[in-house]
Amino acid sequence: MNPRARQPWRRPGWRLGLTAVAVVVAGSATVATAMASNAPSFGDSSATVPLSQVVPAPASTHTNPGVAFNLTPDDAIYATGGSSDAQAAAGYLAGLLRKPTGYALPVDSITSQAQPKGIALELNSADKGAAGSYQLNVTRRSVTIRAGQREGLFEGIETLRQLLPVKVESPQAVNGPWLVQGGQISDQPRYDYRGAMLDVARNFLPVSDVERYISEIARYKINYLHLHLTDDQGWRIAINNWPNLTKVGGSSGVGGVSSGFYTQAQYKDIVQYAWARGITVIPEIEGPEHMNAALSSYAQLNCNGVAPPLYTGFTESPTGLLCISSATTYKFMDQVIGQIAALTPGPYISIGGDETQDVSPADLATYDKKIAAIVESHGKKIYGWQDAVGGFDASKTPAMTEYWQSGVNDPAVIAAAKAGTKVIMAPSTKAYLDMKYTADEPEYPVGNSWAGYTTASDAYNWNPNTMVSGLPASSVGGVEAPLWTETIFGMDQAEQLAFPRLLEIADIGWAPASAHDWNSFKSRLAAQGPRLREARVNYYLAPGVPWPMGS
Ligand code: TNX
Repeated sequence: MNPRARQPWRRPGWRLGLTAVAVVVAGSATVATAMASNAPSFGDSSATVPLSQVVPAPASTHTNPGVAFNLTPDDAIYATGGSSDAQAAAGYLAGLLRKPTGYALPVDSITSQAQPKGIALELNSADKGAAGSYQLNVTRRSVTIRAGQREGLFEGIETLRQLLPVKVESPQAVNGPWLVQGGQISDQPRYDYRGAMLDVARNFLPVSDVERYISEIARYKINYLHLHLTDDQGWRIAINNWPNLTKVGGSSGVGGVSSGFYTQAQYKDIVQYAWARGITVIPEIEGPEHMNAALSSYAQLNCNGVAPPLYTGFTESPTGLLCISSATTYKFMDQVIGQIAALTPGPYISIGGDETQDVSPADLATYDKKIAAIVESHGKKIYGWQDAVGGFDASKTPAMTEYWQSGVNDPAVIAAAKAGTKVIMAPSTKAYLDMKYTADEPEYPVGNSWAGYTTASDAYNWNPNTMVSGLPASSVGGVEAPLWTETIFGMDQAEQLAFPRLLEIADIGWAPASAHDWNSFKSRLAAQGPRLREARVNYYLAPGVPWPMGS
């Protein structure tokens, strides 16, 4: 379809440059007294967190009143023997708990004998269900997390983490008790895909910041990190044989302020860090537009053979279009995508493809056809922004596309969905974490507003299945929360925009549709305040959320 027909949603001025049921237990987890149901849990280390107070909301919970598990210095973490996935999950859990508790928490294998006291992670392929599903069972002696697939163990761990006291987020050892409410949780995701997108191209974020963001999103059962690695303002990944991409293209950023790139070894570390938290990284290499950084690096990628200057503007570069008719472009893209594929254990590579308004439909189809063949030849599946689907022929549509143009019932996306493409919902008016919360300044100076202001309740109040009329609900593969960084310098600003709205998108992606209710959600969200504070996440105390003491 003609991309020019989609102009109405374009960003204005884009080219202008511009409560708990508390249970008190004695040290050995023997229940002594039940406290008043509205007792504040903050600072009260003898209160347990209700099983339903988790974000995202679990599919089902059953509380055993009067029962609690108490983690003690003699406990260990047991994992299914012979399973590297279960052992890795146990290692992750031990890493989370050793610091705040100060306990040794050795990791051991589950034996056939009666299970000793502690936490058990059981991976059992006989357990059917979606990748993230898990069962959590809390008795006086043990916490057992059981899952059929690796991802489920990680999701169960994040639930357990939220059921422990707030001080589990402490960066140093603090005193217990470490109580968990007794009962069972049986949980599964509403959607297989729950993503966060991080733009490291506009403003570079070093490895430590990306890893920090990964550890923050993991808490809320986000299972994909989509990394926007290239754009007009910066190229952030080293590609062998094309050193100028990082030497030149990596030397700029919006406003000329930030610069930097990842070596391939550093990038592998990021992918591994994410995998060790149950998250799959999807790298994005933009094209055919948003390519100014690459075009400045290599003159031969430009149709006129002249490299444009580096672009440090805030909006889309007027000189950022790859030369679609040149064989060099595809030789380049083949090498880039080949190297990226080799660094990517996950199934998807994003080819970007947004804002192709300067490309004719015929050129777009040429580019998309060649790009599809390249991605396929490197054994990966295509992910791309919704603007990209129009150029592909029906039999070669991307495996997944990301819908962002709120209010546009894009016929190309609907056709692609009917041909088997999964649609990931990231409507800019709801899920774009870079939109400001309110118009109030200077209270909140960073962020965009071209898609409007997005309060905490706005980010929560929508349904992925009904965003696009005419789109079969079965084609909705999940949700994603993009964080574009034209206005964001550093993690403080990134976190203030991302949190708490990322929790809301995560809840929409995971919690059963029947649990979707702002009033109950906002108290679950509020209970995360002290946790985020304790974890030193610079979140925004969004009005309208009953943040408790300690938030
Ligand atoms: C639109 S949404 C863009 C990005 C910008 C973002 C800013 C989309 C696929 N493209 O290039 O960074 O708006 O909010």
